[in-house]
Amino acid sequence: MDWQEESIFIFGRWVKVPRLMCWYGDPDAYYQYSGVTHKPRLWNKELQLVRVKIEQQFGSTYNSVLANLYRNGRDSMGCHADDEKELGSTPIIASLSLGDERLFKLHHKKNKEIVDIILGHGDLLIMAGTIQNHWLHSVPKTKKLKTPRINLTFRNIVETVTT
Ligand SMILES: O=C(O)CCC(=O)C(=O)O
Repeated sequence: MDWQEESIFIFGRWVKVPRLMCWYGDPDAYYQYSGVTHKPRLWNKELQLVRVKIEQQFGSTYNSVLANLYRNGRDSMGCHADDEKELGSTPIIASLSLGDERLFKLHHKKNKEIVDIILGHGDLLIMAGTIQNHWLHSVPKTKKLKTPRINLTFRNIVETVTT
């Protein structure tokens, strides 16, 4: 995996994203995250194999995958929804966890309900329907000793947005 350190421009300064990331997919699957449009790296053999297995099992199709590497408990993912225009209005996202287990939190946008899910090695979480409209999700930092975790979110870019 070609892990990259990303930064975002927020409140007038560049801040490092607290994890490593990389974007793979079909040649035209451009995707905006961390404020930048990312050109996909082409699928490697292992990612292709996982993509095909998920597609066969769930009948959904994916043209890209966002990979996140949480090196330890200090690495995290802030509260957000995967609601970018490129994904369409009701995306089906398949999220595969590998490595150490981490807490995945769902936060309801309106009633503030919180749902905690522990994601362990090999767990596959499917986010579908209108979940991205009503809920945010995050992987918080933890003081517990954590070994690395990789998360692969298979996505389908339906609309190419360029800025
Ligand atoms: O690491 C996870 O389980 C969540 C990843 C995530 O929220 C994302 O890629 O948008």
